[in-house]
This record gives sequence, structure tokens and C-alpha cells, in this order.
Amino acid sequence: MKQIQWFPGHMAKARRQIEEKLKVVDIVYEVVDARIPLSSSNPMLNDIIKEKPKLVLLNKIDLADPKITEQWINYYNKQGIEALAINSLNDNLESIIYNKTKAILSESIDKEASRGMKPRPFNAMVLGIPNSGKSQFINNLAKKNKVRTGNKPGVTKMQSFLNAGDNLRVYDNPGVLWPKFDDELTGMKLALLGSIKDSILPIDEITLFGIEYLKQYYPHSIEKRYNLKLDNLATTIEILDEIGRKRGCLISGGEIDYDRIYNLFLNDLRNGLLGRLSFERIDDNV
Ligand SMILES: Nc1nc2c(ncn2[C@@H]2O[C@H](COP(=O)(O)OP(=O)(O)OP(=O)(O)O)[C@@H](O)[C@H]2O)c(=O)[nH]1
Ligand SMILES: [Mg+2]
Repeated sequence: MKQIQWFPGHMAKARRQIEEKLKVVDIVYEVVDARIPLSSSNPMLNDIIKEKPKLVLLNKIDLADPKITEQWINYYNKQGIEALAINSLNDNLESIIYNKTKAILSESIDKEASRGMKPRPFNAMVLGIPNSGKSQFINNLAKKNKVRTGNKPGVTKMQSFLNAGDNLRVYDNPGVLWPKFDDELTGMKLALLGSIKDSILPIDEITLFGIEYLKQYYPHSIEKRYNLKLDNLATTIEILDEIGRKRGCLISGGEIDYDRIYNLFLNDLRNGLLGRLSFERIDDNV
């Protein structure tokens, strides 16, 4: 996985580049991970985009708990924040996104029309932290017309668009923002889902965090995947040992190979093999 190290200088540069692009943009699409919508958002985004209309896209819903995703959508809507739940891998998003954008921009469309301006395509910019699915989302929108239309005279090199249908254009290079890494729990969740490098946090801690979360909220998913009964296992280490035995993660002499269990568990979780799981709940966070 590509990984960006965010230093203050990088942040300032990313911010400047985004602010420059925003001048010709009608709407910002903020892509977050539906499984951790708060942890995968950027703390400065609203400050950077100011009054620009925004649509929050809870992406990767195929991996998230549908009930929790619905609660998050309600949560955003109650605060007057526009939000949609999407799957950028498999859904056909073009008309859904266009229609929502048109509704959000309706007031300014009417204003332009009343001044005698002709209808024009909307310009959108995609923002989000690494690995949230920005590129996947842009490719999904632009699949019919993957051609650059920018680089016209007077338009800076960065301002090249991809057509998403006839009436919507998205910047071809999405804005990459930093996550909230000052909070330990946030870092743990991002690492658990593979959005920051495992090496930043110890893999054993990430695994224990994941198992404890599942034990609390999704006990059946562990029991089913690893064919075990949690009632018989008092501690998280006992759960690990049992997974190790069930999966044959053993070193010679019959000892448990914990590193193999960590990798097995994290791969299962990240690939959706433990079911559709969400790691952020409104009750715990708001
Ligand atoms: N299951 C699932 N996977 C997704 C979805 N959207 C993106 N992905 C996967 O998530 C990973 C990251 O997606 P990208 O589109 O590369 O993410 P990005 O935000 O462009 O990441 P950076 O370029 O590093 O900032 C890839 O493996 C995608 O295939 C989705 O809706 N569902
Ligand atoms: Mg990308």
C-alpha cells in the first residue's frame, strides 16, 4: 500500500493545492470509509472548503454493517449535511451522484438561470484521506469517458477534468488529506482496516483491538468464521489460541504461531470474510 507521511509542510502544501482548485469547483465530494466515518474524515476539511457545497460519501458499504450505515446517514441528514452510502466497486454511481448534486446545487442553478446563463456541467472535486476509495469512485463515475478534457489555454495543468456523463465533471487527481492521527483510537481503527501502514502500530495490538471489538459487537461473526464458542474462552488470548488451533497456525512443538494468526485475522477482516462490520457507532461517538 502506498503510504504518505504527513508532516506540517505536506499538510500546508496539500491544503494550498486544494484551495487553488476549489476556485473552479461547484461541489466537494468527501469520501469516507462507511465502517469508520468519523475516523476516516479529515479534521480540517470544513475549514478548507469553507462555504463550498459538500456531499459526504460513505464508501465501501459492501463491507460495512448496513444498520449502522443507515444510522450514520440519518445522523448526517439531521445535521443538515448531505450524505449518501455508496459502493464504488460495484454500483453504477453516475446518475445517483448527478441527481444528488443537482438537488444540492438547485438554488445556485436557479440563480444562474435567472441571470440568463445557460445550463452548464457541474464541476466536482473529490477529497478524502488515503485509501478511502477516491480513485475507485472517480473511475466508477468516469468509466464511459475516461478522457481528459482539461489543459485548455489559461487553465493550469492541475485543472483537468474527467467527464461523468454529459453534465458532471470531476477532477482527475483527487485531493488527498491527512487523517486525525493525534487520537490513538482513531489510529487503531485506521490500522485495523488497513488505511495506515501496519508498521506504524504493533500488529498484535491491532489484532487484539479487532478481536475485542468483534467480541463485543459481532460475537457470531468470530464464532462462525473460526468455528468456536466464545462462552468457553475467557480471555482474548484464549480466543487467539483457539483460532490458532482451529487454523493450524502452529510452530514445531505445537506452539501457537501468533504472527500467522494476526495476519490471518486482519486479512479476513479487511476482505469482508468476517461479514459486514462497522467499527464506529453513533452512541459511542456523538
Ligand atoms: N469493497 C470495496 N472496496 C473498495 C471500495 N472503494 C474502494 N475500494 C478499495 O479500497 C482500496 C483503496 O481505494 P482507492 O480508490 O485506491 O483509494 P484512494 O482514496 O484513491 O487512495 P489514495 O490514492 O492512496 O489516496 C482499493 O483496494 C479499492 O479497490 C468499495 O466501495 N468497496
Ligand atoms: Mg487514489
